[in-house]
Amino acid sequence: MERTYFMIKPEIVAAGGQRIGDILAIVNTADFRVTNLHMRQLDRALVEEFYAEHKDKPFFGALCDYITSGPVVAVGLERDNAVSALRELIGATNPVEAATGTIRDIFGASLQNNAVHASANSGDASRELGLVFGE
Ligand code: 3AN
Repeated sequence: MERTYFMIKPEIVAAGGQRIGDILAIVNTADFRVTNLHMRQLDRALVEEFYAEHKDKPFFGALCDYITSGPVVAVGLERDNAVSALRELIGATNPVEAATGTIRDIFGASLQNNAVHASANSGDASRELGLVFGE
């Protein structure tokens, strides 16, 4: 069994409850077990650490502003090959490149506002679950 971190980003949460339910229903089709879940606004220091790999990129400030702009839905998930299975389900970072039917294809608005986050590898998953849930 492997764990991963999933996050529904602020623009989806701000749009109301229906899209949260629709996105979790897609995740549910892939047989994940939910190990943790909450909705909250993340503070700036946590988000800067969360996205530390991007700290020298030109979009880092805008990314941190966006992720702290409102509550997110933070989810811990578990199954065999959880990291790769979830990455497949969400699609490419840029919604215009995301495969048809993936979460970012359906719900992503732009490269920045791409609806959801999923850990890129198992090391990131442990780090992100630790940061957000204290696991
Ligand atoms: P992923 O979320 O698919 O692992 P990363 O880690 O490269 O992608 O990017 C983290 C987040 O930073 C993305 N989900 C997106 O919101 C934002 N982002 C990535 N690249 C850009 C970019 N070129 N311009 C603006 N925002 C970006």
